[in-house]
Amino acid sequence: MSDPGAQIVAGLASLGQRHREEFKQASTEQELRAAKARLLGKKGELTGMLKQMGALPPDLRRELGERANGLKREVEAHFEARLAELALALRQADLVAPPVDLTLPGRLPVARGHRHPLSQVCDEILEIFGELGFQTAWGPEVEFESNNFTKLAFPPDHPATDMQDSFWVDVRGAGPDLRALLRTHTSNVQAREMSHRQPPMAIVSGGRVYRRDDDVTHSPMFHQVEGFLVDERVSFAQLKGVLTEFARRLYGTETPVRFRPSYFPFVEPGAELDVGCVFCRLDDGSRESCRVCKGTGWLEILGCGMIHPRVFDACGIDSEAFTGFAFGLGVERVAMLRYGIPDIRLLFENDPRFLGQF
Ligand code: 2U9
Repeated sequence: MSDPGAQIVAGLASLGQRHREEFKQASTEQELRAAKARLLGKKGELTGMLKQMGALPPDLRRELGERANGLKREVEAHFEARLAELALALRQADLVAPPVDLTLPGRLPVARGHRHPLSQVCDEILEIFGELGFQTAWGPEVEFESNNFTKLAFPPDHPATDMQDSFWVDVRGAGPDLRALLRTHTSNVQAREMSHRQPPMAIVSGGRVYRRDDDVTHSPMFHQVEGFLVDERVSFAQLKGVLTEFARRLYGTETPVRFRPSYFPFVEPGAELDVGCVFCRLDDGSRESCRVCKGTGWLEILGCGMIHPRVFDACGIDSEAFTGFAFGLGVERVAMLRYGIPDIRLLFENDPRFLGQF
């Protein structure tokens, strides 16, 4: 057949007869849409015929064009009808299918989660101080400069107060005398407690703190536990007694401890507490090469000291009548030493292959 007009007429007639059967044979929505694309799509039969019509005389082109458009509407209507039929069939099949028993146990065993190792260590430390008679207190992570620095007797030019060392927060509408920041230590809780209570008191607090630090052993967000005890005639001997007992409950009763003088602005005298290195403590010849204590045999675990009278004065406690000690420790450091974790970032990436080991 070489007459293009006759070819198109035959093609339209064939399409008009076949399309219903093709739609009927499609048993899924996907098959149905594929069949429609074969007939009406960009590379489909009807589009091919419409392209050929360009070569026809104008009268015939108009007549066959109208026929083609009518056929297109018919095919689309049958497509929609078959689509609705398939959806109804699917729904019917769902309704007669055996019901799903939602009470059945799952097929895969569900892995049980657990607390993060930092939470475990932090809770354990707070629990030990609880056993030693300390109450737990909590405070905000966004804090006023006064509770974070001023009441703790930080001199105004102390490096920690620098823009580069702390995360300062804009307090809308506040003047320069009401500055706020992400707390740089949990001492803000101690400052708050001291400002609205009177001795005797023994309080410990733990939680997140923030500093502009980021390397293998430092993270801009980390966890601290800090505490203090205030009463009449509290002495350095009591500080040593309480913190030695704490270290032995955390690291084992035979743990050697030593106090070394150190400096913190809010205590005087200040000290650091070391425990015998948990990795080479048995002194089996491995000490010299111990990478954790660097061959010293000691690990620093906390800072401490007698609370400076200036702190008492700033918090409204009579510094003539009372004395007290305070201490602070980094929870990540305790966890890293306990589990031999080489990189602090592992504690914050939440990789299940790491967390699953605790
Ligand atoms: C008040 C008075 C005194 C808390 C103290 C330390 C010593 C200390 C650091 C150890 C490692 C924190 O995580 S770390 O960087 N802390 O060494 N903290 S005494 O002294 C206080 C707190 C509050 C009102």
